Amino acid sequence: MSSQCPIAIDPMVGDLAGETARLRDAGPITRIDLMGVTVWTVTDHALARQLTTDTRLVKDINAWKLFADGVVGNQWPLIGMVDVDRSMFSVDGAEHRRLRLKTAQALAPRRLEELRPRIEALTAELLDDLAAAGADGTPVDLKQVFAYPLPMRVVGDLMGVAREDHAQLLDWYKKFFSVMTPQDERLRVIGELDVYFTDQVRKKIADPGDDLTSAFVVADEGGEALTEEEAIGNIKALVAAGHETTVSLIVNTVRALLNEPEQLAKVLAGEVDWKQVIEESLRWDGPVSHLLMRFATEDITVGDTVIEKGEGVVMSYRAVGRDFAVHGETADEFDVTRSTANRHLAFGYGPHICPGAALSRLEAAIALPALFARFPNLRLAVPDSELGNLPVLTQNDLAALPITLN
Ligand code: STR
Repeated sequence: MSSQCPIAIDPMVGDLAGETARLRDAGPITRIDLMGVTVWTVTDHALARQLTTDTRLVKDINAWKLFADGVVGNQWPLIGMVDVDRSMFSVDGAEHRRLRLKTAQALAPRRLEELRPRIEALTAELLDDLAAAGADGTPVDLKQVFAYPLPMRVVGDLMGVAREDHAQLLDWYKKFFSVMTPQDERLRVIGELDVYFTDQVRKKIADPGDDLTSAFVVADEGGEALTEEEAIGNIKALVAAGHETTVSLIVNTVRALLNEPEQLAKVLAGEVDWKQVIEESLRWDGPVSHLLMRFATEDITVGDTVIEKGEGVVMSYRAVGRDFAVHGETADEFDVTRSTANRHLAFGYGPHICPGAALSRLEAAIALPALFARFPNLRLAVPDSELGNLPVLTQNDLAALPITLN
């Protein structure tokens, strides 16, 4: 298997379902071509758990031979996903624990309960916008009007990023993630984000507030202050991750339920918990198709495959969610009553497991029931076959979700 020619991942994401199945069916670990660059990807649940806890794989891009040799650089469209500042996303071991500590504390489930009223208020505000946009049965894009602004407002509050900057940030991230953005423009956007977040951190150093960015730059019972560079790396990682992924979680869950009216009816009748629905959505159609990347610091043998020192390893978490060995032969079906629903790795696994998992679950658990309570007659405004993904290779990002409200 592993000696076969690498499976080219379609940057236009023309057939995500087909591609996910092909990857899974190619075996637990397989070579893929990411826009001209060959790496390994893991599509098997057990192997993903094993390799995300294997300390021989690291996040530091300098361990990547293709990068160190200059084969991969600023001209590669995905460079911004891997060549990032020093932060909890790019460091391992004891330093990683230090860089992650304050975030883990701020995002602990108990602390998050304090955010609940705020998330409920933001949701209510956006439901009003949705009602206004979709009055008289006009089709409206649920993503654009409702799901897209919400996570940015939540993570913005958490990090202390002012509402007047959100439109600009959303626009930068749209360009950052799309493979259609010309590379010189993407590099310019990365530079803009750098200037913006550097300024943000400096402002908090000068005048700390009640937000996580400020917590990074002051010493407290949670530990020493991070350096300016580390704080910038962390805020960049958290705003990007907090925004982009949670939009998809909300959109993909609504889409799945609107396509399965019998399952939706059970949920609305209280026979199935929203928490269970959210887990099944994460498993079946999670926000992250491919998580870039880890690098081997020595040869790692996996069955009859050797990941050579210096090679890159991707985790294809969407395919992992469809693992037959874990979810049985119905793995490709959306089923809110599935007993294995929460056995997914949509938030990763091991030391780098998503620190925002509980926050994103909370956002979805507030937004989804509120949406269906307000608009019980929600329907897709177009056949599902007309929906398609944005040209974003790593993320499972629907372009739009046109709906009618009543
Ligand atoms: C975006 C660009 C940046 O400045 C820093 C980061 C680090 C965290 C990354 C983020 C990136 C892209 C989206 C990621 C996020 C961590 C979780 C999120 C990969 C590269 C996911 O989509 C899982």
